Amino acid sequence: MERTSGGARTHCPYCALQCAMTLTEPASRAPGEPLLEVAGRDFPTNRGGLCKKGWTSAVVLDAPGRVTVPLVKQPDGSFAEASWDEALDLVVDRVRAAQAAGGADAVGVFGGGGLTNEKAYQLGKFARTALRTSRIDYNGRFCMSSAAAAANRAFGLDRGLPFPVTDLDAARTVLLLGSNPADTMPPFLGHLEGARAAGGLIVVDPRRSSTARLTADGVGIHLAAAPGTDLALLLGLAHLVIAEGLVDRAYVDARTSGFEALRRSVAEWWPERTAAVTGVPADRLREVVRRLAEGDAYILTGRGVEQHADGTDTAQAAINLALLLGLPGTAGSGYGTMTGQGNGQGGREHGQKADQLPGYRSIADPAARAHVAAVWGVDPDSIPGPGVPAVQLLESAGAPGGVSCLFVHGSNPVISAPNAGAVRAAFARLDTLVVCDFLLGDTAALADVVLPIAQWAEEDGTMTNLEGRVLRRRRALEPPGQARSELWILAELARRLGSAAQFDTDPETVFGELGRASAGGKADYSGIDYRMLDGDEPVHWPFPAGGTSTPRPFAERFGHPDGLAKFVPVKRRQNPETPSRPDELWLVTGRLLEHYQSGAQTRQVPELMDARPRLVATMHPTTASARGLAEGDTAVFANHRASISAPIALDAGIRPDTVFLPFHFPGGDSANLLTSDAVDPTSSMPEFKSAVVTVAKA
Ligand SMILES: Nc1nc2c(c(=O)[nH]1)N[C@H]1C(S)=C(S)[C@@H](COP(=O)(O)OP(=O)(O)OC[C@H]3O[C@@H](n4cnc5c(=O)[nH]c(N)nc54)[C@H](O)[C@@H]3O)O[C@H]1N2
Ligand SMILES: Nc1nc2c(c(=O)[nH]1)N[C@H]1C(S)=C(S)[C@@H](COP(=O)(O)OP(=O)(O)OC[C@H]3O[C@@H](n4cnc5c(=O)[nH]c(N)nc54)[C@H](O)[C@@H]3O)O[C@H]1N2
Ligand code: SF4
Ligand SMILES: [Mo]
Repeated sequence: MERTSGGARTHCPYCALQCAMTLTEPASRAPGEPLLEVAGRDFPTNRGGLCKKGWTSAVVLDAPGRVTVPLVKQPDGSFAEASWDEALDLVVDRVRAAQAAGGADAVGVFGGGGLTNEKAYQLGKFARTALRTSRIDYNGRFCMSSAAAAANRAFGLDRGLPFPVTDLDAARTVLLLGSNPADTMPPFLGHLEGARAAGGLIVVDPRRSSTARLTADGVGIHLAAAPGTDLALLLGLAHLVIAEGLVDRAYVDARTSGFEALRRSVAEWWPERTAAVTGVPADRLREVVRRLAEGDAYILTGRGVEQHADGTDTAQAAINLALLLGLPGTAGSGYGTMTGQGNGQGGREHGQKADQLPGYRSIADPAARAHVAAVWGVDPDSIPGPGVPAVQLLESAGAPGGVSCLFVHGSNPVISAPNAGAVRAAFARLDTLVVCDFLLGDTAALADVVLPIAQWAEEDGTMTNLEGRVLRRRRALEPPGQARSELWILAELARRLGSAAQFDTDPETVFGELGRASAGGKADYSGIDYRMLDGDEPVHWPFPAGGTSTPRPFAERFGHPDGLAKFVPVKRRQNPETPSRPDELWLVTGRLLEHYQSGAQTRQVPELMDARPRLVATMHPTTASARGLAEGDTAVFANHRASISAPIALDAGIRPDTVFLPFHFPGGDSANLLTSDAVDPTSSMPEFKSAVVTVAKA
């Protein structure tokens, strides 16, 4: 592999904390050692620290699963190497055939929240102008869509954390709902240390997660509410804030609308009722409310409360609680959601979502269409309307009226999508699956054409982290073999498809175009350029041309035209799936420190695999013994979708009515064979966090 000179100041390829690192070429390298040395770099989010995944990230650069040549599936199911011309021409032929038979929408695109801003932008533009399809959505639908929908309703703007993470350092109380940063963003714990030391770390999680363990010995509070009862919990907390006279009246009068309707909507959630539904004692609820009302408090949500069929309303209830207490937009306090993927924030702003155009604009808005069409140099009427959200898009694969040809850029849905067995079956029905990836992962293995790309350390671009900070990803190495940049692939395909729009391949040029397309939109990047990002000053969007960085967008006003935040009353609903027989348990899924998402990348790293080689289920000792199970025994987890087996680990910190499975493992170890594809009616986010299973000894 050819290498350029070392010392690139870049950021980790994985999560939204976007820890800063420096990549250097080792002076000498023993066989088997990574191509680059990784060093943590001082930066506000990570202060020089990295987690295990970050430290080992360079191992993936030349991992055995790397693809470096275009691959085309043969009739016998094997892959043959192809030239770029052969592979791209084949893709174009397949697109034309699919659209000739089924119309423009017969071709779909599934994107990812790990793509740089430039690639996410180009992918959305590619779908609308080169493919002319409305059928584009992405894995952020699985991740951020409920929190985003709630924030848009309340604040008129969706920026995950509307403040820099360093603001949390001075917090005295932090209420973390369904978020486990001790495993999912370890360096972030540094920002919670002040609250923890003050006894104000409050964690809501049905299991004693690594984060909940930080509250041991009475230095904080762990509420092990029953899975899927967070909405009731939050309604109950809001009731108590009002009942105990803890509402910040001055704030509510000056900065919000809709208080009266909210007050009525929580009237019936008196503490004893809330306790009965959630399993959290009423005196604990009172203690939480008192702490939150003492000031210097933050409320943060994670996937544990959002990945439910009522996830939007649950996030909304968390915002309502925060508004009652006067937290959002107040110095020293706040509300936010913990964005997950590396570019989970930017990925939801630049147009890979079914209903969106760049700048977080609505694709149904005629003015937005006209603005973006002018930047793209196309007729506004040629831009398709809204498509369908992720679960529906994946389910439509190979179905009548659905997509017969699908592009996947930056996701591994046969492992990470809900009810993954059905997704795999749907993909088998596709005429053509095109996967653009740097690894031959689980989804790529099913592809008809695999297009090999550069990975993180081999490309330039920008990412937007969990605090809305725009960062530079920098290239430290040439891509291996024939791997090409994704921008080049999109440009080549667009040209061959006769796209009316022009596609640049240089990230900086694309960033300039993205800025123009976003100008005047909610996520306005038009004032940002690469030179600025190379400096030391933090850059947070919105940043309009001629304007400045916005670290705290709600400091003076919220995003609605009247500048006020809206209380949006919400109601508790029954979960689509709830244990109803004594032998049924809640299945909760989530993450391990060592693995990232579908595991496509981290399963390539021997050190991480040695630590977590396969699926292990966690359950309470009583639950296990009632089924004749002991530590290490293999149990069978079953529901009407699938049945999988896994060894068990006993943990007295998990609720006895709940079992936990990580979703990082492939094949028969895939937790998503059991999860439900029921979705939230507002955000279309699937219900990853509550399915029903029975458990028996194998
Ligand atoms: N190591 C690692 N880090 C990651 C990732 C990864 O895959 N691995 N992925 C990144 C991404 S994309 C994301 S989105 C973030 C996710 O980060 P988190 O939201 O922290 O991760 P999860 O483990 O999915 O869920 C958090 C917690 O929710 C709890 N939970 C489950 N059901 C419920 C419920 O009904 N109510 C409540 N209150 N809690 C519940 C789980 O027990 C779990 O401890 O992590 C990012 N960082
Ligand atoms: N049961 C259960 N399932 C879940 C969740 C859960 O909590 N429980 N969480 C959900 C959440 S929050 C998320 S975010 C999803 C994530 O799950 P996925 O969408 O599957 O995400 P990854 O595993 O990160 O897959 C990324 C793939 O894209 C490739 N890739 C990385 N960077 C790039 C790039 O720049 N370009 C291209 N073309 N490819 C790239 C990687 O090699 C890998 O193959 O999983 C969801 N699934
Ligand atoms: S916390 Fe996230 S960004 Fe930081 S090193 Fe770990 S995976 Fe990378
Ligand atoms: Mo995510």
